[in-house]
Amino acid sequence: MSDRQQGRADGRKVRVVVIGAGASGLCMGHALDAAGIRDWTIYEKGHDLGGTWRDNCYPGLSCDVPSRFYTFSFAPNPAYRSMYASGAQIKAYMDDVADRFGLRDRIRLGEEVTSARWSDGRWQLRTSAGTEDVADVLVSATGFLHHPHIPDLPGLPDFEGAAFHSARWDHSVPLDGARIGVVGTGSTGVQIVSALGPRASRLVVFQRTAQWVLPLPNFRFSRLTRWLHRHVPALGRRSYRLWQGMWEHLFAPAVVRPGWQRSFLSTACRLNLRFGVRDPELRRKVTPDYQPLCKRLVMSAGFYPVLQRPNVDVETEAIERIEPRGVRMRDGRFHELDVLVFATGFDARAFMRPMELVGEGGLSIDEAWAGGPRAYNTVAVPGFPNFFMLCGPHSPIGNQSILSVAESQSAYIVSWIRRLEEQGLPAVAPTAQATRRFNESMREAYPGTVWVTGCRSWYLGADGLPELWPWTPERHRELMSTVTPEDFEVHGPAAEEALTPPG
Ligand code: NA7
Repeated sequence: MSDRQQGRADGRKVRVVVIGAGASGLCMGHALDAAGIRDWTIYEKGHDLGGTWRDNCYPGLSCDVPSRFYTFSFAPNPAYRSMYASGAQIKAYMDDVADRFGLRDRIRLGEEVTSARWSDGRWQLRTSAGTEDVADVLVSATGFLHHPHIPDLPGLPDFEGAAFHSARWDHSVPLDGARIGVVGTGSTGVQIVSALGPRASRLVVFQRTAQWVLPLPNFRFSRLTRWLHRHVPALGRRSYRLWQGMWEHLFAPAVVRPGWQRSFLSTACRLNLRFGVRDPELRRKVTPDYQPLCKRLVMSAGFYPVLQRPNVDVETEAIERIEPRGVRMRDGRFHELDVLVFATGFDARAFMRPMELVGEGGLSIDEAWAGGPRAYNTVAVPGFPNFFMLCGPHSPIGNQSILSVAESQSAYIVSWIRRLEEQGLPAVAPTAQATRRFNESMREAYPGTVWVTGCRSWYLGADGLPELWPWTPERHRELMSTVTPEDFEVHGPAAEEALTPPG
């Protein structure tokens, strides 16, 4: 028996494996260390950490959550240079967090977990590098927007120019003076268009659905502000709370229930459209036929001005096919292009897949989620003992900081690990009943949300219902602050022992 296995059998130590070294994986590593749980490893399929902020490096990339709030609460970032940080600044922050908290030596880069099977009361893991490992607790921190979606357009392989997805940017392709097409007008497409409009000789924006846009100007922090943040750490913590309060009291209530916040943001979007786009014909083209906030709100002060440049066209006809030299529209018109960018989003339901994840009794995650991803309280799945997720199904994502979400979920997972250690429990998984109850309560809350007011978005599942948290982020933090043992059942040798209620 190995030392690790010995440690578990003695009930002294729990070994944790985390999958993914993006923001939430780093957060989990920090939470484990802070709790004195030292036996953990993060496996990361990429050759660098940072997740989304490693994969995305397109021109114009920034985060539309205020930078003072887009940090972990335990690690303010005085290095941010602007109100909405660029992707490069956030990637640098992720690197800094890994260094500052000594996380790097337990991150195994370039090793994708290909298989995780619950067997003999532990998770048996295999990686793409052939490593075999075991874990008492498995944490998925694999993100939710990381499998690029490229539409299956006829003729695409024959395109003679450069074509790539926004999250797989080809930096060898010249952009200045090029004829560029951008497919998609979500948050990504809008940022790319705003950045490339002034650089391209011609830019065609292929818009399938118009978007509401909130004009948020991005200003740089002065040298004095940055100096103060560097030398007065309390300022970083204060700013975090301030922006968190502002964001959570404005954007979060606006999407989950009718009220002044929804009216205020809707009016701001409508006024931006009315006065931001002067040409009535262009305005007609970019006017959505659904309520503001129904899709994830796009924030940009630069989009409308760029759309009105003489070298920029908004194309609303459907794409018929891709031809070697450009894009043919359904009405027969043709756009000759050198570069075609797909800002067409991600498979938001992939989560841990394509990893083979098999829980108790040979139940695969694909079988468990045949009807769509369903989680218990956003963090666990029935039939998958000692398995937890960060930013998994139903988490409060959208226009919020997922760093904050990962933080409260990490704390919750640590609470369970402590219980496993202290009570000598072999393994726990949520009951099907508690999971059903949680999912039913979400379904009851959906009618009040703006997501069901008539639009298509990645927030909606195959059944047309939203799949994300329909309440405020505070309520999620509250939920994550306590463990409810009654909702869990014990798996493994000590299954007959009842879980003790919280003391
Ligand atoms: P989104 O928000 O999913 O946007 C994808 C865009 O691509 C959206 O405008 C789609 O139009 C469009 N799209 C998707 N498929 C097609 C096809 N087949 N033809 C034409 N247009 C298409 O992805 P983003 O990358 O912008 O943002 C993802 C998240 O990253 C964002 O929410 C933030 O959290 C950060 P549609 O509106 O579906 O008609």
